[in-house]
Amino acid sequence: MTLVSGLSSALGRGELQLHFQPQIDLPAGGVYGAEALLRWHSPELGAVPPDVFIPVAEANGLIVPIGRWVLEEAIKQAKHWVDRGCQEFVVSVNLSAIQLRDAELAEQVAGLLDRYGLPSHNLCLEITESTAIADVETSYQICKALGEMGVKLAIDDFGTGYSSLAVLGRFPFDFIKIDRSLVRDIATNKKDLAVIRSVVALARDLGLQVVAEGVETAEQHEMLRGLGCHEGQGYLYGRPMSRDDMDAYLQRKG
Ligand code: G
Ligand code: G
Ligand code: MN
Ligand code: NA
Repeated sequence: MTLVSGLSSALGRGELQLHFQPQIDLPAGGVYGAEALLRWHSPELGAVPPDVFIPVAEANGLIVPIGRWVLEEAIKQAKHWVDRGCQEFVVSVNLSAIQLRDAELAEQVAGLLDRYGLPSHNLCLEITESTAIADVETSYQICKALGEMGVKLAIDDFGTGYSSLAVLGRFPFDFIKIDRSLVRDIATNKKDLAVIRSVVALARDLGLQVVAEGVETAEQHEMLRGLGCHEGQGYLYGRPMSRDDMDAYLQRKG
């Protein structure tokens, strides 16, 4: 079986699953929300990582039905957590460049929020700059419409070389997600620390919140909190987990 043939039947065969990784409110200490991360377990190919199958899905158009499924599942699940008492819980969904070329995306999101009764502020969409610049004008219009609906927007993987200051100022982002490559060595690398400090200052001037990714140690946590990062995500708080495990996590920590 090839990746493409496997992937084209994966949705119908129920082989795709969303996992959720908790995001922590750094000043307050509680759970702020969770990022939805797609998982594919193929009976023939085993567990295929998203870095491998998402580019394939993007190349052959399968990302359109898959992306729609991800949005629906994430919204359904967010509604479940909101109803269970996490009223401000925010579920974040990664968007592909292909989805941001479809002028109907904002309507599709509005339709799903309406169908499941999820307030728009409980959903965040994550966009990388490489995603946004595929077609700047269309992506900008879609992001503007989503922002006006009250959906939150994050620029993902900030600091990886794909993200630029021009896009930050222009798009209606609410969050900057600092890439884990910048977080990894902050305890020993003064330059990385200086970059993060500047990103926090920039974010403050632009009225954005900063999410630090890849937080693995208590030392990184303390430093990032001290620097004024608003949210943290990483193995220190929890790995991506099934929705049942996330339920249990929220019972313990929510
Ligand atoms: O979960 P993991 O760290 O393996 O994810 C690897 C990459 O796959 C990340 O860059 C993440 O943004 C991307 N990814 C995970 N789930 C989705 C999804 O539902 N849609 C898109 N477009 N990308 C995803
Ligand atoms: O969308 P994005 O590229 O930010 O995807 C997040 C990816 O980072 C996921 O693949 C997730 O499994 C991974 N990840 C999340 N937390 C950590 C961490 O603390 N350390 C490492 N190495 N990877 C992480
Ligand atoms: Mn992401
Ligand atoms: Na990232």
